[in-house]
Amino acid sequence: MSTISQSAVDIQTKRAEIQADIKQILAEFEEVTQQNHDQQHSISRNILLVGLSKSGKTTLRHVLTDPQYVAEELSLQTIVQTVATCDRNIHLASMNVTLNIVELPEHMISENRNLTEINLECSRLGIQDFHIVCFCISFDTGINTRALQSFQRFANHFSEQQVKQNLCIIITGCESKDDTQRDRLRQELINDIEFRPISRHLARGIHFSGALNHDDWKRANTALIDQFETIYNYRKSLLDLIVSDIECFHVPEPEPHPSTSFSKNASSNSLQSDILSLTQPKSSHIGQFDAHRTASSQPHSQNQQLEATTYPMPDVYTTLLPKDRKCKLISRWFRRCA
Ligand SMILES: Nc1nc2c(ncn2[C@@H]2O[C@H](COP(=O)(O)OP(=O)(O)OP(=O)(O)O)[C@@H](O)[C@H]2O)c(=O)[nH]1
Ligand SMILES: [Mg+2]
Repeated sequence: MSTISQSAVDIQTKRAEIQADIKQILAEFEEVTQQNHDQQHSISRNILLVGLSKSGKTTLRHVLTDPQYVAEELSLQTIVQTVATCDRNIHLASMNVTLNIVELPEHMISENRNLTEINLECSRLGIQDFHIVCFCISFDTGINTRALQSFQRFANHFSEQQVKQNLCIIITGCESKDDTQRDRLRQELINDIEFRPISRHLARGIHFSGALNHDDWKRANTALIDQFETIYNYRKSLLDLIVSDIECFHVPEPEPHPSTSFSKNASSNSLQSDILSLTQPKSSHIGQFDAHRTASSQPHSQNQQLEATTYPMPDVYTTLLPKDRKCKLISRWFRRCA
């Protein structure tokens, strides 16, 4: 056997041994967890994961499901998740809890979007009550202005619903950190000049998470054993929070827009400026979006009201179109309607 294939076999054997050790540790930990959670009835918890792209939301979702999950290899590709996902009925036997986890893509909290899309999406997915909302920040990318601004935007959007009572920050990618490093990270975040003003939105504190490191897995490094113990403890303390007696944060249905159709007698200037405002990167054009949606379902009426069904409104919500192109499309649509 060549030296190369011999070392590949060695790595495979070593990895299998590490895997067996991890399984054994997991079984011991789960036994203790089970003894501490002896409730008879299964409980159900809904979790919302938010954060910038690559902040570790999907990885956290996998780790909550199974702490033995190995992180995917980091890549330089810019492919990002664009749709909300929902994992339902994840049963964790040791805690007798069933989790439903919704993950939102970054663009839903980005500055040129209307955050009411989140309300629509949760309503579409049929999950509107969340016990915990985790805003993920990756240790690798660090605290950055964009992440903090998105956090602020999200917290402001749901301030009326008191999201702060359910909101926590998770610093992901911390599987190899020890106590001292975690304390330092926490202090760095708390003392960050941009973070300080938004920390008041965080009633559920700062937590950590991690996943078995891909490169260590590939090389079958024994460091994986320590990583696993750390990951299990992070996950356990997050799950303890999740199963605690916590009142849900409710994501309300989006408010319906008062006008459901456009009258020909309405001032065309104000109507046009209303419609053009849809293309502006500000936070409250969902009302008009709703008007369009509702108008589509109205029957043709006698007083010659215009119906959006005849001329479907162009998709101005896509981030792919430049703003001036959106304005042109919407103006043309308006002229056709008028
Ligand atoms: N080692 C390790 N890698 C992580 C961790 N969290 C995320 N990663 C890696 O970081 C990259 C991005 O993680 P994802 O979980 O896909 O991030 P995301 O927030 O779901 O990204 P989008 O879905 O595009 O918004 C992947 O390569 C992950 O394997 C972690 O806790 N530990
Ligand atoms: Mg993801």
